[in-house]
Parts: sequence; C-alpha cells; structure tokens
Amino acid sequence: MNIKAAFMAITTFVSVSGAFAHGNEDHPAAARTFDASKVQDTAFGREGDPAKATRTMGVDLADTMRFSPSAITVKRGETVKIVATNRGRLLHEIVIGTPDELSKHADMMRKFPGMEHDAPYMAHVKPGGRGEVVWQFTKAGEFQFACLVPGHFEAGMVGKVTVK
Ligand SMILES: [Cu+2]
Repeated sequence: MNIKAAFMAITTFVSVSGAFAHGNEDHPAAARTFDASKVQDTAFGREGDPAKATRTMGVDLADTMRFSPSAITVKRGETVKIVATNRGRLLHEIVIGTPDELSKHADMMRKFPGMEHDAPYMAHVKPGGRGEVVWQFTKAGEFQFACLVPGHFEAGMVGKVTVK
C-alpha cells in the first residue's frame, strides 16, 4: 500500500465525525460541541448528548499502561459520560470501539506515529489532565476502550465495556 492509499484508509477509518485533527492545540479534550445532526451510528453506539447522560464514570489512565477500572458495564441505550483522568507523565488516550476496530486502529497508529486523530468516541489526555467522552451504547455486547498511543495498546492498555 502506498502512502497516499494508507492515508486515505486512516482518514476513512478514524473519522466517523469527518473531523481529522492536525494538532492537539486546536482540539482541547473538553471542547467538543454536541450537534445532534452530525451524530452517526457505529457498530458500538453513537455520540451521546451530554444533556442526556445518566451516569458519569471516572476512568484513570496510568503509565503502567492500565486503565482503572479496567472494565465497565452499561445498559443498552444508556448515555454515559466517561471522564478520563491522566495520572501519569505520558500522553494517554481513551478510544472506544469494537475489539477488531481498535486493533486495526492501533496498527495504523504504529505505522504513522505522528498521526493525530479525533472523533467523538475518543479523548486525548495530557499528563495531569482530564478528557471526556459522552457515548450512547446502543448495542448490546462486548466492546473495549483502549489507549492507541503507539506501544500502549500493545502493552495491554485496553479495558472492557459490557453492554447489557
Ligand atoms: Cu496510553
């Protein structure tokens, strides 16, 4: 695959929202504005309206390459606000997805380490910072949240979401 084709694949893959960020400065973690007309369904749910979030869940991100808690359970249809706090000294992120999509996405991140990405189902969290993802889990099943900073996913920075 040539570079251009690879880039197109990444763009198609990561940008459910159509947004493709080129710098964190332009996209502070907490500045997402909800726009119901732009919500798109995915295999693991859809962007949630913050006004409809019924629960806030805290998840810590650590340099041990672990999330805490590492597993969450939600009800199908529920909109949750996940507040990710980075307790470490490294950049981390939380990206929700299906196991298959996340591992493909991690491959892309490894091949293009400088790549910035942004979508409603992820938050990049600087050391000491916080990020939020508001997500409605519309499908029952087992999903994951992961940190796709190159090397982190491979080191086991993956958590489980069970939707009942
Ligand atoms: Cu990480």
